[in-house]
Amino acid sequence: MKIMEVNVRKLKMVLKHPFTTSFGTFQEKEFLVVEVKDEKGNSGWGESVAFHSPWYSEETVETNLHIIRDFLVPIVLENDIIHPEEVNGLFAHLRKNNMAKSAVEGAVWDLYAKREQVTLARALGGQLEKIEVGISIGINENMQELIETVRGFVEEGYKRIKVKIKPGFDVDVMRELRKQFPDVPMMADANSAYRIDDTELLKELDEFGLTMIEQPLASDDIIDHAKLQSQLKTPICLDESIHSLEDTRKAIELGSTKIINIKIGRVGGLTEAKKIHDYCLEKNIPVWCGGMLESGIGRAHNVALTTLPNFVLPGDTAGSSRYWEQDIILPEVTVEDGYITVPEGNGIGYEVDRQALERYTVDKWHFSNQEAPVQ
Ligand code: OSB
Ligand code: MG
Repeated sequence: MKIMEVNVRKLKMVLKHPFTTSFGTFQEKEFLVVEVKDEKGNSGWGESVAFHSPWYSEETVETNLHIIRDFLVPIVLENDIIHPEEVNGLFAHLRKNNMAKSAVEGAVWDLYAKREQVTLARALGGQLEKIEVGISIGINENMQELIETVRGFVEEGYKRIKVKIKPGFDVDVMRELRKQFPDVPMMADANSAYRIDDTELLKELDEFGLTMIEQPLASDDIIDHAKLQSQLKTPICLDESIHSLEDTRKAIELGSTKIINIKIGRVGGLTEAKKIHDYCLEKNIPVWCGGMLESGIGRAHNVALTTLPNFVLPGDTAGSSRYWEQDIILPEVTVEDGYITVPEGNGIGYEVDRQALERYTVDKWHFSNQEAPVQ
């Protein structure tokens, strides 16, 4: 397939409710959307999950724009890509910058699936027709409000509740929530807020029967996580530490993790995400799909990936209305009884709402085959 045109947009959308993690509070989301077009006028869509600030990872909206514009766009315009699995290889000489790579690779996957007239889920090899969803709840120091928030989501049918924790907002919070919701599958996500010296404190979480604790220690660590796991009953799930299949293999071999949170952007795209999935299936390590407060485009990619068979734990991909007054896809992603029904349309299966897209766009860049700068 020959990619004739690439459009990159910067969007700004306001979150319905602020979302607080151990590293900061999100009120709005600035992010990039990538559209690739073929000679027939088909469009494929991808989303960069990099945030405005380098809190979660080193990547930001601006670093992604630089990498996409100056390195990745010329590559996809100059190469005839037969299958999206080739894109990974075409980008391999460029180090890291996984979220930038993933935004472009994801758009090529969507375009490919549309040309083949299959769903993205099917193009990836996924089978599930509906996927189980959980919800991630930000830090709220008002315990009564937090309990009511959790209650609301439990009543809506979400299959598992994830709560953000940080030093000073951890053991007592989980104890209270467990008391209020004795039977709800529950987990905690620390976003790297602890150190190995906190082992005794983290061991106190063992009494609450959490399905896992996500990324308790440093974002670049797999050594101390292995030490911690040997002391904990609760399974550790790595998020920030996993950027590739190689990271996954090493973390599993070391015993640093018993569950993997796969985020498409963090691992550099759908091809690598699928490789990690396949490897974990072989090693009997359950996986689930994490979230990055995505718009409908990134959300649709998450839904498609989650149809693979080893996504046996509920993901963080909640419905559009949890985040946005109006999403940029039609229909929006909806959750019923804790399930998202996988759409049947070709590619990502949702239409991009161009009016909404335009409304949220703060800047845009156009590249076409003729104008592709020489690398
Ligand atoms: O660690 O999974 C995370 C949001 C922003 C950055 C990191 C994380 C999160 C979430 C929310 O937990 C996931 C979502 O609802 O999209
Ligand atoms: Mg996380």
